[in-house]
Amino acid sequence: MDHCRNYFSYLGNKLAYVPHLGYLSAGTPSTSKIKGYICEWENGANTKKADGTGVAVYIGGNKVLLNGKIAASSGIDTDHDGVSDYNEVDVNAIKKIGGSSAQTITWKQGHDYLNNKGYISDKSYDKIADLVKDLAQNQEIYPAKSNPADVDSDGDDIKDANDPNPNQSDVTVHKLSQEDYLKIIYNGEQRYGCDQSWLNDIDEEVLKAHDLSSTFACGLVAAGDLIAYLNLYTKINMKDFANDNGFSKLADTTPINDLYNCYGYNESNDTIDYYKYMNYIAKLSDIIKIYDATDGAIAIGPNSIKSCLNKIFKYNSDSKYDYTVHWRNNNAKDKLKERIRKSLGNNLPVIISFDHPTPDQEDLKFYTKSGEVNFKDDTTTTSHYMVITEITEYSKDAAKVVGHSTMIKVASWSRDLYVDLDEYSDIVNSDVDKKMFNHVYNNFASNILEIGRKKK
Ligand SMILES: [Ca+2]
Ligand SMILES: [Ca+2]
Ligand SMILES: [Ca+2]
Repeated sequence: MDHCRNYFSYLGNKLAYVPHLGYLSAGTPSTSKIKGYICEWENGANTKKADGTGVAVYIGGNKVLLNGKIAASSGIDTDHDGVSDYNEVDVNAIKKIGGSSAQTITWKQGHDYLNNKGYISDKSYDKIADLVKDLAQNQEIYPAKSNPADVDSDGDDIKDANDPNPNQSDVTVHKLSQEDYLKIIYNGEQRYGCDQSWLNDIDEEVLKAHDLSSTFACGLVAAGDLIAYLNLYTKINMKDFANDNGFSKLADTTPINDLYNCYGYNESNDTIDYYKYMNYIAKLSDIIKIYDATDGAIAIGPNSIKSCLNKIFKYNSDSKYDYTVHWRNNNAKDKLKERIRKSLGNNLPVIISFDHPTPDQEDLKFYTKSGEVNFKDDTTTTSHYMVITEITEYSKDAAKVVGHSTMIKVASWSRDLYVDLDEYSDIVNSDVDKKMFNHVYNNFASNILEIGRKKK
């Protein structure tokens, strides 16, 4: 049956093209990214459920149960995705192949049609023709626009009922390998990275010794999280960095094996203890200087973060890669997207900052994502550092449904939040008075820290 499945899928893929005949009339599609679905009644078995209802069909070669025969009048919606089974079937394709009044077509009709139109090579035609002869030439098939047994046929998080292209993913995602980013345990709860306000929990003497306040610490915690991520999940050895820069005082073990001994990483369940972690963050502030300027705190931080990372990478001589760190000075939308995609694809988190120099500019909005692609307004910021862990780009069609075309997932205040990258870019590039200072400032204060990686 295995090689049969391939032919079912093959024919299904071709049939999935039929509604797009205008587009295809120039020639045979050589490659297809579209995963076609085809429903075929199982030989000699019409009802399958214990109560006598339901029908067994093959969909793309996999056997599934539908709640009843496919028919316009039945209204059956097997997968409860809001689209009836009949409406998931490509009725137009059936009518094109079988004639305007056709209710169904057979395998033979389907593959003869494709052969006549030149959609199947002669060689494939012979193979399929043999196979179909052996099976049931007159068996009914239903080319489908989407899978009547799956609420989200192409798995792009947009349900078939709302999906403009239910058979073709409308979403491109680049993300870190660790879905949960940094699993920091705070009051028994797993969080998404670190929250600067947790600095208020550590010993006051420690805060004083490091001249720290949680108010302006977002850059520090973003960098601290980024460093911990690199340490744990890209296997960058930070043992010598930790020993030479006084982190070993925080470690439980002597000799210290790596930086993670200093911030309470528990290898057995891949979690981090927040209290130890905040002491590591405080210690890190000796290297990453933050200034408690009343405005524009962001403007001073980037180079400090950059030089700290460069210091770490200098120690990392045993790695297979050379790393370089850049605080970018061009925040044009396309440049940002390209760099974020590339970094996340290399499993390297990206720090992004936001600041607006003039009060007239809008605040940056954060969103939360729920269930199906549904972004809800959450909080806002006037000035902030965060870490990008994922970028999702929606096709033009899907953007109309989702309401956004490029969303970045960011770790901020120990939460996973979303920022619309177009909104970000529009705000930071909308200099109200077009003064050169604002332009230069915006490019510097609202930008990304990009880590470049090259094989040695
Ligand atoms: Ca359905
Ligand atoms: Ca469906
Ligand atoms: Ca979908």
